[in-house]
Amino acid sequence: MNNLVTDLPIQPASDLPVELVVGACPHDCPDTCSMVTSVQNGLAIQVRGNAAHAMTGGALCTKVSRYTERTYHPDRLTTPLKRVGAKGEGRFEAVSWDAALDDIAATLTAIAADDPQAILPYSYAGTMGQVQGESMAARFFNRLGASKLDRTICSSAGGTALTHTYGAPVGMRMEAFAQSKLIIIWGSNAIASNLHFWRHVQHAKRDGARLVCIDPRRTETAEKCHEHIALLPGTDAALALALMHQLIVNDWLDHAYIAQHTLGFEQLKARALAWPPERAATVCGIEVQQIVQLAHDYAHTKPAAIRLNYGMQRTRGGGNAVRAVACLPALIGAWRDGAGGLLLSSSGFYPKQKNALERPDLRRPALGDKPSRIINMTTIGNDLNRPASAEFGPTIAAVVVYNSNPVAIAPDAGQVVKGFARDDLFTVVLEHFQTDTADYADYILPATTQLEHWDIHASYGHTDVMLNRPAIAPVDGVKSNTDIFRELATRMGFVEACFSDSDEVICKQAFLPTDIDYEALWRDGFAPLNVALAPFANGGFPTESGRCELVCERLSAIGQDPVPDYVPNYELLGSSAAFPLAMISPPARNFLNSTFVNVKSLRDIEGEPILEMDTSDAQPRGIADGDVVRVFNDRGSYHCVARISKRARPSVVNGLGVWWRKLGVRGTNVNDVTGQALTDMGRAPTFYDCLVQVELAQ
Ligand SMILES: Nc1nc2c(c(=O)[nH]1)N[C@H]1C(S)=C(S)[C@@H](COP(=O)(O)OP(=O)(O)OC[C@H]3O[C@@H](n4cnc5c(=O)[nH]c(N)nc54)[C@H](O)[C@@H]3O)O[C@H]1N2
Ligand SMILES: Nc1nc2c(c(=O)[nH]1)N[C@H]1C(S)=C(S)[C@@H](COP(=O)(O)OP(=O)(O)OC[C@H]3O[C@@H](n4cnc5c(=O)[nH]c(N)nc54)[C@H](O)[C@@H]3O)O[C@H]1N2
Ligand SMILES: [Mo]
Repeated sequence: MNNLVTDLPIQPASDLPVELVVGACPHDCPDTCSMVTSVQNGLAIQVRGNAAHAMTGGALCTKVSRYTERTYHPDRLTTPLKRVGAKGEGRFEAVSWDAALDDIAATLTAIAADDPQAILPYSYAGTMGQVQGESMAARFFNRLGASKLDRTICSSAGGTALTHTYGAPVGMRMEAFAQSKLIIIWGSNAIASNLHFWRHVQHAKRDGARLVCIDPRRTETAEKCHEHIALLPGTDAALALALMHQLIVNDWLDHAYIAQHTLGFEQLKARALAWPPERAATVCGIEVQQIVQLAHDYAHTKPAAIRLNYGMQRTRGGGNAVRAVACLPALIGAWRDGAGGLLLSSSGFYPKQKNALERPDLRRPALGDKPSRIINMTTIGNDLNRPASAEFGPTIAAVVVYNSNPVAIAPDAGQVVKGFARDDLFTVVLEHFQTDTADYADYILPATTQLEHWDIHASYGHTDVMLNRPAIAPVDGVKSNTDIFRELATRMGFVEACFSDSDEVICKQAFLPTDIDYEALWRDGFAPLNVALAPFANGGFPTESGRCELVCERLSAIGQDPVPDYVPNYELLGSSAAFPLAMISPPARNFLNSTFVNVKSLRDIEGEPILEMDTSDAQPRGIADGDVVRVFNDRGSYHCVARISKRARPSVVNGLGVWWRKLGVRGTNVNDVTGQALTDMGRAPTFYDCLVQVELAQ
């Protein structure tokens, strides 16, 4: 905290009063912290964690405690820019807002006159705010009749799997983990990506809880657990089925809970009995004893809790894996206790008013009254390069990007770059910084940061609603996403009243008002949802049956296996002589996806793009710690720095993400080698299902 103040471009003046403004951290992270900004003389001088908000507990992560550096960064975009160089070159000239918005509106109008489905919004969770996310923007694209974006890049495999099991993305209360006696951290590097959850884990550990981490990588989190099970990527379902096998053959089951609150136990049992620990140990690349011990501990320690994060669902069988793990707590009746059960996401608890925010009723029907085209954001690489056809519809002629950096974060970057480089593609990017994606824009529009606009937030970790008040006026020259879409709407003749809703009004439209204490929310900046401490102690899952669906008939109805199974990776280790290493690309601790890569103080902590390798993989390749290496497969190659490290298990390399390409080594990043194949459920990316070869760089 101390050096934070000296790092600031803004120096506090001692004699002026300091106002404290409560807001919310906007970033894509389960913690959704309450953030207090100190404002002096109209300038934000510091952000801190709000001590009054229990989940935040007065502390922010290293990244966000430097948020003022982001807002006042010398590279912050503060004027609309029009491209003058070639696409990707990054040369722009400043233009006025009127000139930029007039030209953008005219271009979109002309494309829409042919077919509005040729226009595509591309957005994700640069801000998790309901207002600066999909409110005014969604209204605009609905009214325009643009193609719809399937927002799959992060959580839709796990989210869909959870919905097919519990009925919605719901689970344990995060704070309840403090009382657990066994905590399995499964596919999550909580210390890096869910820091405020880790505080509860430490509390439980001090009270004697046993901690087990299941992760191919020996993460900061794995190091601090009592046991680390370093399985091969994409093999979690095999492990979960073997745990079930042990629960069943030893009769460590809660028969009453199973009978009253689950569906399909007999079918699941038949499946699990085919998975003795020996079989799973071979598939997972771990010791039989680790499985036997974990099953024993899981059955005999109460309360037992599982924290999943999204890391385990980024392989072909990610949906099945999440379903398999999600079945476990019901088998031992772990849900009976608030500190038992499972948490992947709490987002399903929020009474979100999607229709009020996005206004799908305004949607202009597609030509010939067909349903609107849906483009999967994960396959943007292929789709930008696809010619018009009866099946696909028109070539994508315009992309409007906001809250996302697809050129850096989408898989198969070679194809993504090729698509964005198309000369006949009209690209608009709303951004804080000139990202890799912005380099390909025809227009870049400078957007406000969280300190400068209103918003309201759900969380996917805790269960509080968070309000973000603007702490300062927007810095000169920038506009909020909502204002940009309001002004475009006006220029395009969209006259519906909802295009004049203010941001504060939209905050009040976001959630069902009867479920939230708005007075508390406006006063404190946060307000809890009414979620029981042990939400499924007596069943009551939000499925149609009200039960935990071990067998899911909705999956059969769409031709899928209704019982969770192990689905091997597309790129199975050992299946390719040319590419003998499995690569995963989990987040670097000091970045948030590709956000913050350009904040020098944070980039300095990360150093450079790293590939962690075990000695047994490095030595035969003549690779030493610190060498620049080329990581490659059929899709492409990228350069980074090898780190010979115990964090990597043999035959798995960890390429930490997600660097801006232009700040990486030789203008590349890890997504040059990841592929566009989709998961079994949720049409999601398979970033961690990726075989590569590594060699010393030339
Ligand atoms: N500091 C930081 N925090 C973040 C983010 C960030 O980029 N940086 N990203 C945010 C976002 S967008 C999200 S979606 C969330 C969640 O982000 P996640 O993607 O869940 O990230 P992690 O918590 O790092 O958990 C992923 C872990 O899964 C491991 N893993 C990889 N493959 C497998 C597998 O097949 N099985 C198992 N069991 N484990 C596997 C990885 O080694 C890694 O440690 O975190 C958010 N928080
Ligand atoms: N190889 C690999 N690739 C990955 C992952 C991985 O683990 N491995 N993780 C994946 C995951 S989980 C995710 S969620 C995606 C994330 O991908 P994205 O959602 O694209 O996330 P970011 O890279 O953080 O980019 C967000 C951008 O939004 C901008 N932004 C923030 N706030 C605002 C605002 O208010 N207005 C506007 N206009 N812009 C704003 C930021 O400046 C930033 O450039 O990446 C995915 N890519
Ligand atoms: Mo994500």
